[in-house]
Amino acid sequence: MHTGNLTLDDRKLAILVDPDKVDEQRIYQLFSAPGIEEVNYILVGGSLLFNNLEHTLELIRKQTKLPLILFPGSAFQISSNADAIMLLNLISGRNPDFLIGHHVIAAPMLRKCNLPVLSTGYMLFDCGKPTSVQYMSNTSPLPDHKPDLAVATALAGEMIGMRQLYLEAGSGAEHPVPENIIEQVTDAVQIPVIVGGGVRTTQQARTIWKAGANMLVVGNGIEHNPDFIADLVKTRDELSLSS
Ligand code: 1GP
Repeated sequence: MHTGNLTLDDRKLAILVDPDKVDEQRIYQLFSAPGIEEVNYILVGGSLLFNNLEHTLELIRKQTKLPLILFPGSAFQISSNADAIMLLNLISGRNPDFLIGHHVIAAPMLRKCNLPVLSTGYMLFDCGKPTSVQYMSNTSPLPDHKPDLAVATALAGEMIGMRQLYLEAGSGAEHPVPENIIEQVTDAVQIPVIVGGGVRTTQQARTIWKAGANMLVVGNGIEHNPDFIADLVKTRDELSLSS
């Protein structure tokens, strides 16, 4: 089973399932959609947790053999029924809770679960409107027109020891992280870069992968339109063939 370890040569696609936005019927629809089995990873998590995480994981497991990676909004979103967890360090912010506090709470549970941990430098950008992450983390996002700040933050994350970076526009963002930021960050670092937030078209996906992203994450875009999955898979595969 793949545990989400990316390499610099990867061009992967992940879909994000927020347990609070899906019910059993929606999960069934999503995992019956054309192209779903060609997605690389399923990320599971969200800012809050009104619904039961374990139940959502069980429902997804019934539908697919794809690797399930936890994408936790807090230390409450841990389960040994996943295949790995992204341990997110919100390096764009200055809130110690999201740099070490939640991690201290989570660490003993993670050790007990024996869940593979993917330490991830999480960089939130201001892409048009305030997002849940910004509100919940009480941090300022990076401006989306200052690539030098993004590059410095990414380099610092790499030097601190993050194994991958996640450039995040925020779920439902008005627009994705800009191309020039992705290009400059991926040029500057030697660790894989994940990009997500605000992707609603294949053109946006193509731009993000071409700019150097090693994995694209799409949530809202497929929740509203499961047929978008097949379009994204086709776009990823066309780019891989042409390079
Ligand atoms: C959010 O990057 C993910 O953390 C996905 O965002 O829901 O806007 O696709 P969207």
